[in-house]
Amino acid sequence: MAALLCLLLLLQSSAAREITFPPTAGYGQQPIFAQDGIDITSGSAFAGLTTYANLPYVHCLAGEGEELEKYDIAIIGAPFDTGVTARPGARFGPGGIRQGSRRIAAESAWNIYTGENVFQDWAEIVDCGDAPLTFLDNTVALRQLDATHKLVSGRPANSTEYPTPRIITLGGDHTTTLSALRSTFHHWGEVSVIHFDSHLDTWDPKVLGGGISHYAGVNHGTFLHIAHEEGLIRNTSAHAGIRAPMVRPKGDLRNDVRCGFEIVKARDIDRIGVAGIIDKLKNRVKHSKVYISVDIDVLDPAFAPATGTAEVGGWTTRELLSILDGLAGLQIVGADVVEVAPIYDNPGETTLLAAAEVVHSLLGLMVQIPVV
Ligand SMILES: *[C@@H]1O[C@H](CO)[C@@H](O)[C@H](O)[C@H]1NC(C)=O
Ligand SMILES: *[C@@H]1O[C@H](CO)[C@@H](O)[C@H](O)[C@H]1NC(C)=O
Ligand SMILES: [Mn+2]
Repeated sequence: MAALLCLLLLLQSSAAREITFPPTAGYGQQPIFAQDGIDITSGSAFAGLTTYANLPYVHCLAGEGEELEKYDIAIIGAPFDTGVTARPGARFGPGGIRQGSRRIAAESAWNIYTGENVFQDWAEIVDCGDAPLTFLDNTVALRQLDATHKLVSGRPANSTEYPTPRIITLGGDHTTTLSALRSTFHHWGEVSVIHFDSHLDTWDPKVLGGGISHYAGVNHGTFLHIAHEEGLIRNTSAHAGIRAPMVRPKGDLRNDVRCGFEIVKARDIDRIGVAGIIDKLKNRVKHSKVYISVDIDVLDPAFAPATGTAEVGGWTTRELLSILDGLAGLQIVGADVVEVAPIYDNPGETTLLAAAEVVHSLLGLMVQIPVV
């Protein structure tokens, strides 16, 4: 019996050595054998540089004529947090989310609920690192982010069937979503937005920002108003998880409808459940292409303390992941996870783990339905 067990263990360990190791950032896909025959890349999930889910790093901003690996879905960090109205720190969100994703690796990411592995499907998924943004001038930084999106989404995709690469942005404060929406508009026209957040973020720049300057008016609470004014989004958009106080009781709601949104409030989940929330969101956006923006403050601070404008009474991580996975079937042209400010996290990295898994769910939606 013991001998059999030993044999099994032996077989298992030799099988483990044949795994083609994940495209970790530091090492290539090929195992590297030392002189004594040991595969030095084996079990090296945390080796090399930290990319999202140990994906290969591609220098997506490479200039004309430079050799570039092709991709279908690109992860880009947007280290920008000077558009916030409360605690700063989300400029380190991209690094934080990558840190929270260290455990995720292509060869062992089979979803227990769906049986799928997004990293071993048709899509070439890469991490492009962070967009180079100045931290001294918001206007310039956002133009740099616009340009980054344009360049990264403008390259030919790896797939010949679905020629436009899609982007998942790691924020960054929520202002960064504006650049992403400008980019999806360029390729796909007006999109419906599913906006997971505790706050409305459709505030008129004259209301939030005090109207003191144009510069002040472009911030993480007004970007959806601006996106509406620029004609980037459809009037079939929806908020999910709203619970933060309003600035003007009637004015905020009127303005929100004018910007094209319907509100699903945080406590609606107690009445209609996860399935009810999914139905509402799907019915709202079903006839259009969809952009999903996840402000991590949609979660309760118990599950995501590391954010700038935390609001109590939010959803659990499990509820959010179930709702996201329930959106399967929609045509997702872009997505983001924003407002992750690692400095406020705890040693268990609760927020970072949650944000990393939200990105994983978003990848699942994108891989499931390719978009032409
Ligand atoms: C990328 O394109 C190449 C060439 O068409 C193809 O062999 C490869 O399978 C593609 N990558 C993925 C992940 O499908
Ligand atoms: C929504 O937009 C469509 C066209 O884009 C328009 O026909 C419709 O009247 C709008 N609905 C509302 C409620 O504004
Ligand atoms: Mn927000």
